[in-house]
Amino acid sequence: MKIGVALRSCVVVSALFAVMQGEVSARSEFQVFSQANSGRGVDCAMCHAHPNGPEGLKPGQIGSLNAQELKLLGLARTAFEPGSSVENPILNDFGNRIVFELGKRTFLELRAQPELLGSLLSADSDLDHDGIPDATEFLQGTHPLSSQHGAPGALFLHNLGEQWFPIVMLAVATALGLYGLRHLLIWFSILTDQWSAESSSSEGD
Ligand SMILES: [Ca+2]
Repeated sequence: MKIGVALRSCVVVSALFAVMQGEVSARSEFQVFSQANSGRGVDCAMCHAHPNGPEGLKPGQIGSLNAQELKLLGLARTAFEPGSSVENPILNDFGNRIVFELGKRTFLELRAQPELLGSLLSADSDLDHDGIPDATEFLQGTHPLSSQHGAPGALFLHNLGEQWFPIVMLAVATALGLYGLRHLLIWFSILTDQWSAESSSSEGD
C-alpha cells in the first residue's frame, strides 16, 4: 500500500516537474508550424486530449489524471524508441500515433524542425478514414481525427468515391422521373387537343 502511494506520488511529482520544465507545453512548435503552414487555426486538440493542452485540471489534462493514468503517463514518457505501444492519457490517438511511429527521442529532436514531421509520418495512416493521410492533415492544419475536417476538394473526392453507387442511382432515378414527367405532359397536351377538337366538332354539328 505504501509502495503504491509512494509510486503515485513519484509519478505526480515527475509529471509536474515535466510541466514546470516546459517539456510538454514546449511541443507547441508543431502546432505553430501547422498553423503557419496551413493558414488555418490549429489548437492543441490536434495531438492532445484536451484542446487547451496538457496543463490544467480538466479532463485529459495532467491535473485530472488518476493513479492508473499517471502510471501510463510515466510509461509514455519513456517510450524513446519507435514501435513503443503507448497510451499517453494527455495525448489523443494522433499524438500517440506520432510517438508510436517515431519514438519520443526523434519526436523531441523534431521540435527544432517541426516541418519534417509530415514527411516522417507514415503516408498510409489515416486515423479518421476520410481519405486524407494523418501527415497531410498535419501539414494542412486539419484535424486528423475528424472525418468532417479536411481540405474540401479532397473530402469531396473521397466521399464521391465512397458513395458513387447511391449517387449514380439517384441520378438515374431523377433522369427517369424527368423523362416520365415530360411524356406525361405531352400525353396530357395531346389529350387536351383531342378534347378541344371533338368539342369544336360537336358545336359545328
Ligand atoms: Ca484523415
